[in-house]
Parts: sequence; C-alpha cells; structure tokens
Amino acid sequence: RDRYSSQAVQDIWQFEWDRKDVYTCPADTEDPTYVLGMFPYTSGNLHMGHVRNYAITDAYARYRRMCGDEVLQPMGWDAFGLPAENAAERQLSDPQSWTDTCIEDMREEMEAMGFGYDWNREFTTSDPEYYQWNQWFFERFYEEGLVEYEAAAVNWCPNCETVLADAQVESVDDDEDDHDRDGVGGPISSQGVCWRCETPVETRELDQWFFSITDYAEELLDGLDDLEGWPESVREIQRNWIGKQEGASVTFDVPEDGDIEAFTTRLDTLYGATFLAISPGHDLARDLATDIDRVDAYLDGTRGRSDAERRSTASGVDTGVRAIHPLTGEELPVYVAEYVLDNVGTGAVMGVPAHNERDHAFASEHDLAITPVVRPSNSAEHDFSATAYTGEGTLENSGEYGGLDTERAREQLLADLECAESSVTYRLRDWLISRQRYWGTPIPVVHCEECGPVLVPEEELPVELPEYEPTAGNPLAENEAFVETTCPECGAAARRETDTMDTFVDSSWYYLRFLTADHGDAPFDTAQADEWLPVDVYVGGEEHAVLHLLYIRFFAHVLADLGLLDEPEPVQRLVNQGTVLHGGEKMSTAKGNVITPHEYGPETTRLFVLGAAHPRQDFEWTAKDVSSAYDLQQQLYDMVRAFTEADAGRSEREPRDDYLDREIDRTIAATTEEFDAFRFHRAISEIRSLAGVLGQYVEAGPVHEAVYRRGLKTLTALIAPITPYLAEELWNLLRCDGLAVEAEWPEPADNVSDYRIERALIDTTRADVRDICEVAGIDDPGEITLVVAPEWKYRAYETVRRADPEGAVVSQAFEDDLV
Ligand code: ANZ
Ligand code: ZN
Repeated sequence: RDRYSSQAVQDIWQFEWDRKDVYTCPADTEDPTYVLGMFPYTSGNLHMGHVRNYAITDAYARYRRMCGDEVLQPMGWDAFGLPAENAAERQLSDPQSWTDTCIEDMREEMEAMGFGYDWNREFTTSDPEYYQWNQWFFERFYEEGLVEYEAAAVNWCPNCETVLADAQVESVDDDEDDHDRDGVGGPISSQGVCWRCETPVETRELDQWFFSITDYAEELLDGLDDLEGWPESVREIQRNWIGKQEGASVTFDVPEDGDIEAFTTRLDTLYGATFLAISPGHDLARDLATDIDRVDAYLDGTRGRSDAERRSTASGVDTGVRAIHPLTGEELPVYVAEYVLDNVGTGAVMGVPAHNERDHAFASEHDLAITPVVRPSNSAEHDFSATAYTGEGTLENSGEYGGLDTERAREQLLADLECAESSVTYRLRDWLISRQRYWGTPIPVVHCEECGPVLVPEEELPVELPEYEPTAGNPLAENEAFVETTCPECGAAARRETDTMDTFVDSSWYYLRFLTADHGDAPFDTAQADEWLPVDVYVGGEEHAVLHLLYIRFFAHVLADLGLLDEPEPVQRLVNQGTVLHGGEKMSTAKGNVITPHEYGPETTRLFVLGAAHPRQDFEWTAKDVSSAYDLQQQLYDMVRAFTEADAGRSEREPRDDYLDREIDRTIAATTEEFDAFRFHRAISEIRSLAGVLGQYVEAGPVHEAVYRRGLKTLTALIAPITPYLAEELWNLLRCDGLAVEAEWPEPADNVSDYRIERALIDTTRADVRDICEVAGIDDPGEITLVVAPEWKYRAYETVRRADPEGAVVSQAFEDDLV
C-alpha cells in the first residue's frame, strides 16, 4: 500500500489554497478573529520553538475558520537588533542582505509547514516604510513628555559594544536565551552576563534616551486585574516587575543645605533613625562634592559598579552635614552611601539600623547607634547588635507612639506629622531605548550646540539608515556623512544622533501594522483598529512575560491617551507556550541537540508538537512519540484508501451502528471543547481513539456505508487544523465538496450530556471494559452500547471501582459528573 507523504502533496494543496485565497482576510471584513503568533527575529532558520508557537497559532486559526469565523492570521519579520548585526559580522556580510536571506528561507519553511498566513499583510521592521513610524511614535511621545534624555549608568556589554536594558542582563546560571524567565526581583541589574553573548556586563555612564514607562506604572498595574484572558502567572510577574511599594516620604531639615526627602516603607520606625544616607547621584551629594574633597573622591570610587554590587557594600562617607530628626530634634549625620540607589524612591534613606538589614550593616561598619523601636510581638529576645529585627511588632522608645502596633503607628504618624506624606514608589524603571548599534531605527534627533537636542521635522522622516560600513564601534557614529547635518531650528552645523532604538520598540506595535500594512500616511488606520482590536489570541514564549508583553501594553496605553486607539489593552487572550526539550535540555545550537522541523516532515512535526503536551508545558522530543505521530497519519490514510477501494457496505442498520454514531458525536463534542481550551494534545487523543474505534468497527464485519463514511469524514475535518495537507488528501479521496480547510466544523447530535461519563468508561483499560461487560451480562465486549447507556452509569461506576481499587482517573471523572 502507498505511504502517505505530505512533501509529495503539499505543492498541489498550496496551489489550491492560493487559487481560492483561503487565508486572505479582506479589508472590509467585520471584526475578524485576530489570531497572532509572536513574529520571529530573523536570526537564521525556523527552530522548533517557532514551529511549536506557530503550530498552536495556526491550529487555532484554522479551527476558528472552520467554525465560520473570518480569521486574520498574519506574519511578518522582526528584523532589527543584535542577532542580525552580529551574524552579519560573523559572516562578513551586511545586515540588510543577511536579513533578506533569512527572510526568504524562513518564509519558505513556514510555507512548507503549511501555516495559513495572509501574506498580503507581510512586512519587515527594518524597512523604512515600517521604521519611519517608530520615529513618528518617538516624536509623538516626545511631545507628550514621555521621552527623557539623561546621563545614566547603564549596563554595557563590552563584546557587543552596546548598552543593555536591565532585563537583557542574565544571571550567570540562567539557561541560554531564556532571558528573564521569571522576571521577579525587579529590573535592578546584577553582576550578570549579556543575554546574547554571555559576556560579563559592565557599568558605564552615558547620555541615553528613555521612554517614561514609569509614568504609566499605576495604569499598567491596574489594567492587569481585568486581563482575565491572560495566565495568572504572567500577570503576577508583571505585578512584581512594576513592584509597587506604598510608604511615606519624610522631609528632614538640613540647616544651611535645604532638606532631604527620604522614602520609607516603615514610617513606624522613625524614632529609630540614627543617620541619613543619600545616593552618590543625589543632587546634594554632587553639590557637596565640589566643596568637600573626600566626598568627591568617594563619588569617583563608586562609578561603574552595578546596583547589585552597590546593594551589598557598606561603604560610605560622612559628609559632615547634619540633618534634624523631626521628632527628637537630634542631629543625624548625613552619609553618601553606595547602597542607596539613585533611581529608587527619592535616592535617600533614613537609616534605621535596628530594623533594616542594610542599615544595620552600614551602622556596624561606621559605628553608628542602633536604637530598637519595635518589639517583636512574640516577645522573644532579639539581639540587636547582631542583626536587625525587620518584622512587625509593638512600638517602644517612640514617645507618645509607644505601645501602638506597627501598622497603627504608620497611620498615626502619617496623620500627625507635617514632614511626612504618603508616597508610592515603583521598582519599574524607565525604558532605556538607546542602542549604540547600526541595525536599528535611527533616533530622529539632531544635537545642536545652541538649541540642544531637536526633533527632526516630521516631513523629513524617515531618517534612513545609511549603507553599512563595518567598523570596530558603532558604524553610524563613524559615518561622517550621516552624522554631519544642520540644526532644524537655527540652521547651524549640528550632529545627528547616532543611537538607534531598542528592537522592542518595533515589536511594541507591529500587531497594529498588520491591520493595514500598506497604510501610507499613518502607522495604522484608526477606524480599522477600533473595529478589529484587541488581538483575540496572542501566542508566544513564556520568556516574554515582562519585556515585550509589558512594552506592548505600554504602547497601547499611550496610543489610547493620544486618541489613536479606543482600547488601552492590546491582547485579550494570551497563550504562553513552554519549551521543547531534547535530552532533557532546551534545544539550542549551542547544546548541539537541535532537531530541525524538516527532519520529519511538516505534518509529523505539527502533530507531534501539538500532541506532546499542553501548550504551556515543556516537553521532550522523543523518537518514539514522533513515529507514533507519523503512524497516525498513515493509519488515517490507509483507512480512507481502503474504504474508497472496497465494495459498498451495508445499508440496513445494526445496533453497533448506533454505537458508532454515538461515538462520533461524542468525539466531536469533546474535540471541540479541547480546541476551545487550546488542549490540542487532548484533541489529538480524541481523534486517535475515534480512529481506533473505527478500526474495530471495520474488523467486526461489513460496515454500514453511510455511518462509516461519516466517521471518516468527521476524522478528516477534526484533524484538518493540525495536518491540513493530509486532510485535503482524505477529503479528496472521500469525494467531499470544496476544500477540507474550508469545511464546516462538524456538529454533534443534541444529546451530548453523558459523553464525558461515557468517555471515562471507554478510557478505562481493556480489562475494565471486560469487567463491566461481565457484570452487565454482555458477551461481546465490542458491544459497549449497553454499558454506556445513561441508566447504567452508576452501576458501571461501581464496577470500575471494583476493577480498579485505586479508582484513580476513572472515579475522579465520574464523581465530577455524578455530583
Ligand atoms: C527606613 C526603613 C526602616 C526601611 C525599616 C525599611 C525598614 P524594601 O527594603 O524592599 O522593603 N530605600 C528607600 N529608598 C532607597 C534607595 N534609593 N536605595 C536603597 N534603599 C532604599 O524597600 C523599602 C525600603 O528601601 C525603604 O524603607 C528604605 O528603607 C529603602 F525598618 O526606610 B526603609
Ligand atoms: Zn540649533
């Protein structure tokens, strides 16, 4: 008998799909179901992670299309960024041609995989037609006061010669390119390594461009509560990343030098403050450095250290300045200390060594007083000279506030004190978008000696990338023709900004470009966006929980405030997919355990990656499971071939035809439920088990022509979203009308309520079924019609319990339904 091979038939079916424009979503469609997979970096070939991502997306899109929805499933290319530039350097080619080659290859691979994209909407982010809108957004954000240009200590990768966002710095033990898997702990960099090349990251001070995402901290936090279609884990990671802290800011009077505002979460410990500490970047520290040499020297010594290093040192310098304690009137020494971070809170802390570990370490180092003011509630003795007590308790040594519990004391002090105001800080930092690299969107700014930074006028956009010239540093900065320009405001000679934008800017709004990909006078058509958004389903790797998925929300919130979008939340339902493992490790070129999608043929791969596990879970690539995915296709193909070649069957009904009809209905109902919930692995087991039942049915004697045919047709339709070429072949063999991928999703008969229970029975082992039949007095185990009849269900349950004393899966499923 013939072997089925998708490679042999894919060209024919692709031609048919094209001819009938199956995947085109016309512009006048009313609110299509927008199904989107995170578009790929053009960094080489499709890898198994892409294939899994897009197989999930495509199966769902195809399922919705068969259900009768208009579907928008586009694809494009995230082409800017380090991967392209580094690869271009390695291969002694320029990023543009290298990117073009990647795109050609990847598009071909996607087509071979049978993904049904609307290619009319394709675009590449490195094309000026796309990135001009990044520049346009930059200018709108600038006008809204959402862009800052600041000298800042930044993470610097000496190998890539670029600044890295905090989240692009990995801790050393992280998996390769699993950057920021958890994201918990906030965007404070650690002594990490570059997420791309694993070189240890250094710190440098540079003038940088930032998007003020912190202005949206509260909104982004609030919005999470309503994102019910997002996994709770992702929402929690975003909450931690935003890191809202409620507390108070306390103003300490500093005679002669004004005052110092300190942020604290523990106002209740105010009586225990024995010193103040300000960060090296604090305005007062910079002022004092001009007068006091030892402060100046100290500041010099702290440059170039990461936040994490700073957090764990007790170094500091007494400025000699004294601040007044607002309650006791005592004079408190003011230190400059590294452990106080520049951009957290107000950059100043009140030091309470008795109740804060870092303050304790600092006080021990500098011989400062440790004054306990909170007694632990469990009244256990605490050795304050050894450690701080950081828990809650009862106030002591705190004047009229003594005896209050800590929470009450915070409220009371806040109400009473003039110098204390309630205050909120966030761990979230502004989004550093500057990159000192060539392959990105040029930041549309000109630096003029007279006028400072000036926006490039809108009519002069895009500022296009000049041709690539390899250099040691940033090719843009070395390119005099690019750099030398005139000031748009005063006409004097000026220098063009040579930083390019973080590639995450490109991906923050690309889903909007797909709506109207050739729109000429705006980034997207606002009316279309209001109709078609939000994205109904967005599928992508779980490692994007913070960076991309926070930026995409930030952009939409800003665009909504600019009046360009109705809805501030871009994505209704988010599906995060887990990792494909091989030999227990993530597949990666570095580990040499990569399996390319084409080693096994497109549909075997699709069936396997969807069948192996729930999308959320990691799974292992095993040869055994792959071959069982192959066998399923062959089994279906053989069944249909045999049917079309055999003599006509019966036309009068037998009881086992009723059973089969019922089994077909049950499979439809269950598979539909599984597709709705993205449980393709369970949908595939349903399909597999119906194929098994059909096999037994054939073996038991002559088939009822119409009933059996319905079984085969149903199988074909149910598997069409997963193996579309195979489905077309079977559909064609069965002489059904039209294309399988455009067929109507099958409907079950009405009375499907008992299906789950019946499923539970059928899922029991063969021995269990025999037991049930024995108890029920049925001779032929093939005739399980009687067993699954509703009136039997309770009795059957009892039987299964006896057959399997553990009762595990079966009784569980029963109990759910019987209650
Ligand atoms: C006084 C105090 C007393 C604090 C106490 C805590 C406990 P965590 O520690 O994560 O809860 N803080 C404020 N600004 C800072 C900065 N720029 N750099 C470093 N530390 C800073 O964060 C809140 C605490 O971090 C704040 O509350 C402050 O120390 C410190 F028994 O103030 B606390
Ligand atoms: Zn000027």
